[in-house]
Amino acid sequence: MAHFPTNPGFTGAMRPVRLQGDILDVEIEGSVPDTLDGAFYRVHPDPQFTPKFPDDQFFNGDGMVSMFRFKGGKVDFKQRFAQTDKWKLENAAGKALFGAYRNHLTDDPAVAGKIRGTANTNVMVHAGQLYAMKEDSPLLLMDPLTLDTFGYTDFDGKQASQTFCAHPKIDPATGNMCAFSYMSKGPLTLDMSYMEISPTGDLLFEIPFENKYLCMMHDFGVTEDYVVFNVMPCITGLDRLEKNMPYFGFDHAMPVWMAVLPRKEGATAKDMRWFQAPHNCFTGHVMNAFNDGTKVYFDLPIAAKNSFPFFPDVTGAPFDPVGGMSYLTRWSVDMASNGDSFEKVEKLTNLADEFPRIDDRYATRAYRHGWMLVFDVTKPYEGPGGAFMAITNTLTHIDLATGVEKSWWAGPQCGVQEPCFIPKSPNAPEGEGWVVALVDNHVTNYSDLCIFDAQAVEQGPIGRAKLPIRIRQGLHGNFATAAQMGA
Ligand code: V55
Ligand code: FE
Repeated sequence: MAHFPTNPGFTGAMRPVRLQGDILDVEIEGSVPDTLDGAFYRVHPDPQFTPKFPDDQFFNGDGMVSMFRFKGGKVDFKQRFAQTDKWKLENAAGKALFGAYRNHLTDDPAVAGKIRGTANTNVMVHAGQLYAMKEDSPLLLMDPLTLDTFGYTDFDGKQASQTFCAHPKIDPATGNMCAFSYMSKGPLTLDMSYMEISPTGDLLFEIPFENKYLCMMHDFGVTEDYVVFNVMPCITGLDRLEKNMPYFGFDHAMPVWMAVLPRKEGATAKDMRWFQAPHNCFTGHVMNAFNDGTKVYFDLPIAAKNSFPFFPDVTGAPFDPVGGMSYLTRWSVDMASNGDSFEKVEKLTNLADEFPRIDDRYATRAYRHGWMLVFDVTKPYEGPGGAFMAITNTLTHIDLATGVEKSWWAGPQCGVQEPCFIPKSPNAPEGEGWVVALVDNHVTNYSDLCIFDAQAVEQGPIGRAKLPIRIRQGLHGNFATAAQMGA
């Protein structure tokens, strides 16, 4: 009998959905560009079974992958669980066997030593396969057309590290996927690595190094010549696991680092430069990074305090929703400098934001256009009480050349999920194209995949693919062209 917890993590807008299925020719309001031929893939955590613990973390749900296939002005929808080893073992048992988020000490002994990954954080087509990712485990391969799961890979034994990040970048110059690993030698190890994977899926090289302290290494930056890491104080350790505490805790006393590694095969840990941020802070998702000679620029939302209420402060300090709001910020360092200081910290917006995205053809380079979700706390919210997290109710386009921001508020009943930019054509100028984003109505319980003119988001969606179900709050996703999908 499935009795889900009754707390805000499992009720209201966060009620598990768990529905796998297909909808051909989804109902459209407005229009969908008929030149669009490809698919938008995205993923959310959705528990296959009731969790072992009622305070289970949102981040612990099983990966549910959704695919929106665009062709000829129509949209087909497909949704499947990523069939991780965890999913299969629990499916066979008919119940949860794995315990708390990243705490193997809480697992059923029957699954001791099994890969705990949920593949719930990001999905991206590369080398003809759908890569489904969770940062605590290896890369899971899926079929981009059917969403069937192939299984975990270690790149024919070439990957030395045991985990694969959820935020790889594609270098538009080489087509290589740039990725990293942390806790590479198993849970709670300081070991990390940087890897590049060729357009045909071969692991080209892997550079091992060690982190400064055990913490959440969620995203990173890649430039033409450097790889950039943000070491931030969502800390963890065996003591926390033994005490059944949330896996991460925020430690306001720890230093924050921007670590820069030369991006070339043969670079080693000795080549890494560690620059210390002027203040402790919470670093969020990376918009982009680029370098001009030895000057390295790293754009990411930064909050003065902890942004994750479910990973509380180590001091027991109550969550501060204002201090936890993040703002897109540019960090710069100079690799030609001596010492470990930043050159500059520059706040790029006054809008509280997260989930930044770019025109990915400009990843690793100087760029102009960004899109992000904004928490507009001046707007009313009519959703069910106890919204799990602050509501990302607004989609914003930021022009970094002019500073102009244009925003669309989704209305009092809705939240917006992470946007994804789709170029109008392979050679279209930067930022010319569309942005897609799921808009979830927390009152009617329906989700629409909305399509915007990327540079006129303030005009609202030009089209909505209207699903007859709600898609649970998710994390990340990416577009693939029909050719990339193998369609
Ligand atoms: C994050 C998300 C995760 C995770 C670790 O957003 C960090 C940050 C969805 O899972 O496991
Ligand atoms: Fe993320």
